[in-house]
Amino acid sequence: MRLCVVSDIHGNLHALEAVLADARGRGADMLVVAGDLVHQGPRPAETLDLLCSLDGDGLGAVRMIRGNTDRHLLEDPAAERREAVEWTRERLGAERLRRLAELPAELAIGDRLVVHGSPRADDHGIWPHTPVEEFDSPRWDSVLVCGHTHQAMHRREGARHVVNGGSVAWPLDGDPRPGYALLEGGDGDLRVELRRVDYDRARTLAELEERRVPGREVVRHYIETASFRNRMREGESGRGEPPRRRARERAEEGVR
Ligand SMILES: [Mn+2]
Repeated sequence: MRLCVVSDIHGNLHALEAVLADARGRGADMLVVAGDLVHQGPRPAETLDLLCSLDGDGLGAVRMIRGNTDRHLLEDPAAERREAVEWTRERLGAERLRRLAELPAELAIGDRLVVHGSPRADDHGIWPHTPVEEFDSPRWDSVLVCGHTHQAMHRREGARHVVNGGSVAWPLDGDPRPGYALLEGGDGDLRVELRRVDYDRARTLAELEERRVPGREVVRHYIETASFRNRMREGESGRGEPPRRRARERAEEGVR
């Protein structure tokens, strides 16, 4: 079985279209969407409609889970999130919100466990240096597929694997091109391809402004730089793996 894994799309329709165009024809049996589908981007409704229309459309069956920001749309929002959550909810409308509410928090696909953050929580990210003890789970036998950090990663833990395709909307690993993963084989012979594709970022940036998306200043920074704001202040290049302490700070800053 060949899985195509995308996550952290955040309502960036044009980035999603570019990734899907690249993925088509690569023989995927299943498209796995590992959460954070619509929030914090200019086209939440169109993004969800596109994802929901893909089943049987050249990428195999479609299986989706929800991420922490999808969950935020379904909960009473914290004060600092209220404006953005209400903006996205209005654009989605009741029927699409019902669809989001039906998504599971995790999926098992054969020996692959799909989560958004880690098996522990949807907002607990697995970074390159996160100790395995902090995210291990009896539900993870072989391959753990995750998102949330917006950093593409294929990490091995003994015979087991952790795969993060990166983010479709705004990678935060220094390369602004949308990322996704192709997984094939398994049990000792897992082949992972982490792909990057480009798209017209100016279109999404213009839509953020035109639609006056709440929080767009931060999203613009992420799309333009593929790095966290505090990394810019520190004068780092934006590439490479952050030390653990900083990774935590960045997670707290809000990989969403
Ligand atoms: Mn995200």
